Amino acid sequence: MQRTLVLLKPDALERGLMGEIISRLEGRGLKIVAMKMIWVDEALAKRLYAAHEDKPFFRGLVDFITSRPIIAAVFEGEDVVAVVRNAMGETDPALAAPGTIRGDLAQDIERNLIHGSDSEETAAREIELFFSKAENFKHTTE
Ligand code: D4T
Repeated sequence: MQRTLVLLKPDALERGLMGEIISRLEGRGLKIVAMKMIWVDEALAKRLYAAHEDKPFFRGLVDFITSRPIIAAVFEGEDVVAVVRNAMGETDPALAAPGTIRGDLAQDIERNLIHGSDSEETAAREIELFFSKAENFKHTTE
């Protein structure tokens, strides 16, 4: 069983879409093993987006993710990294397929509602950034 980190970005809170996005992921049969609402600070944002440090959109990305609270969650399921990435759709909502979260709901490439880890290795690193060992617990139905 695989785990992945999901972030519901500030636009999800602002637009009242957190419940809908969580429902869509739960509807795919994915289990929530950890979840909290937090206000990401500058240091955490920079660690999360370290891979994009040299990109022109880095500053905007950090400013956006620190602009309002977010929900951080760990989802578990078979091939959950790929399942979440497919459910999210392409990074740019203009290119995201209908039926995906971004294709149906997101506004632009920065305000694209949701983050999901892009590999199992990234997921392990990102889960550690947001959750302690005690918070990232074993799912109760196991
Ligand atoms: P995340 O990381 O949020 O799950 O999104 P993706 O995995 O789909 O996309 P990414 O890593 O390529 O980009 C990270 C983050 O940067 C924003 N972004 C991206 C942006 O504001 N402008 C851009 O031109 C690109 C490529 C959106 C997601």
